[in-house]
Amino acid sequence: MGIRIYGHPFSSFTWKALIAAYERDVSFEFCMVDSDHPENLARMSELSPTGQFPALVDGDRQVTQSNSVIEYLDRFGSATPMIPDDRDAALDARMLAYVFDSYVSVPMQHIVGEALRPKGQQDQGRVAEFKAKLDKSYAWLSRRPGAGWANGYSFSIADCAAAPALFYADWVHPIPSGTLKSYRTRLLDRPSVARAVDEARPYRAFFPLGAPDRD
Ligand SMILES: N[C@@H](CCC(=O)N[C@@H](CS)C(=O)NCC(=O)O)C(=O)O
Repeated sequence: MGIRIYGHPFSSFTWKALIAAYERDVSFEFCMVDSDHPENLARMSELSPTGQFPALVDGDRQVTQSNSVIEYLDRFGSATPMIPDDRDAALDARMLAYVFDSYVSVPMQHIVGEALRPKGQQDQGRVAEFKAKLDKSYAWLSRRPGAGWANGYSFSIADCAAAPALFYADWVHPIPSGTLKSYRTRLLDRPSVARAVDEARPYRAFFPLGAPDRD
């Protein structure tokens, strides 16, 4: 039966799993979670406590949470693992993945979430708070990536998390030019990331704040 990845091509957390699978050339069947595929929606609600994607199924093994899906994919393929073998590099990679998830993707999701509410119910104060969080994250992260990848070693789980986080965060609250913005550009040039971006293009109309043409 092989590996199945449940998710949606426009979903930032799904991108993380897809980028890892593309990096390591792991074959899988993509199971689209949307209203056109009610069977996948139903399966997704069993696979994760909140029904949030991505999730991976491989025989009896069920994995929820994007970082755990990435870690599972490291068992297959022969390319550099997304969790580095070196303990210090692994710690940095996991730590930065959590930073990109919690302090970039999550505020970005909240800003998009506000825009999805009916006009009279949108809370601009909350939007300002989440933008202020992004500013702090941008400042902190700007002091980290140099010429290489996020953890300073090889392309890793940190970069899988950074790519969608910075891609969409820049849409909701532009990243100032500098090292972080250059890192975003470098990520978008990576073939695994470019593939995820391209696969998501047909869904850009779903973006409630208007998708910019530049990416
Ligand atoms: N901590 C989770 C976050 C997953 C998440 O936020 N998924 C979003 C898509 S990017 C989702 O499922 N949204 C649909 C929903 O909340 O119903 C992970 O790392 O997998």
